[in-house]
Amino acid sequence: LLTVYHLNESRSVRILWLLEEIGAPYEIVRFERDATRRAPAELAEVHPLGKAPVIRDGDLVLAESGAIVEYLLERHRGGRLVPRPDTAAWGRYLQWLHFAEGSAMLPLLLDLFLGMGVIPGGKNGLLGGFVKTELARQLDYVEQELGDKHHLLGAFTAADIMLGFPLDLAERQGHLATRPRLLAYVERLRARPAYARAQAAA
Ligand SMILES: N[C@@H](CCC(=O)N[C@@H](CS)C(=O)NCC(=O)O)C(=O)O
Repeated sequence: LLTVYHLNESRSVRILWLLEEIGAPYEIVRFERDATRRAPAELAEVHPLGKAPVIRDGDLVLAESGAIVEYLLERHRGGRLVPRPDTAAWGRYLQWLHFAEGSAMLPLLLDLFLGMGVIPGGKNGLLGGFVKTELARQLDYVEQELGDKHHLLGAFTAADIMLGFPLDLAERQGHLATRPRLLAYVERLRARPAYARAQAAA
């Protein structure tokens, strides 16, 4: 049975969401963040990086959300939630799948840390200015590419699961208040039954 090593309030909810969407069986091993919001040391016994998500499939232990999503879709459900490789949508799908962790998370995390005072300088400092510009640029781009579509590529794909996490964070940090289309998109994702099941399981 596939094992998901899950950390509370973390990116690993994406993996639960994906597994709920495709109906693949799994078990959860839970870890709780400590008082400083870090993962407990026991998670590093599962995988040297000590971060979530991590999965175990037989002898294979794998980290990185995007890699785990691609692995699970190939291995367990032969390409569902993925556009066919002979379409232009597939290229855009890959872009969004990787944009979510490769680009979108950094300014959001910096914004969070600046707001919490974990990083000094405040939101109006030099770094704050960079974060503000980057966030606006990224959110403008996502909004423009989404257009009037219900999901990034029209039909729901795993790219929506990957981008759903940073957009959920952006919403909770107040960045979607002036972006009704992105807000409606996030609400659509949250309304999915598999999303609700994943949140309940998390
Ligand atoms: N790019 C990695 C990021 C993993 C990551 O930073 N996970 C966070 C959870 S949202 C974590 O484990 N943080 C706890 C810690 O670093 O102690 C991925 O997508 O899997």
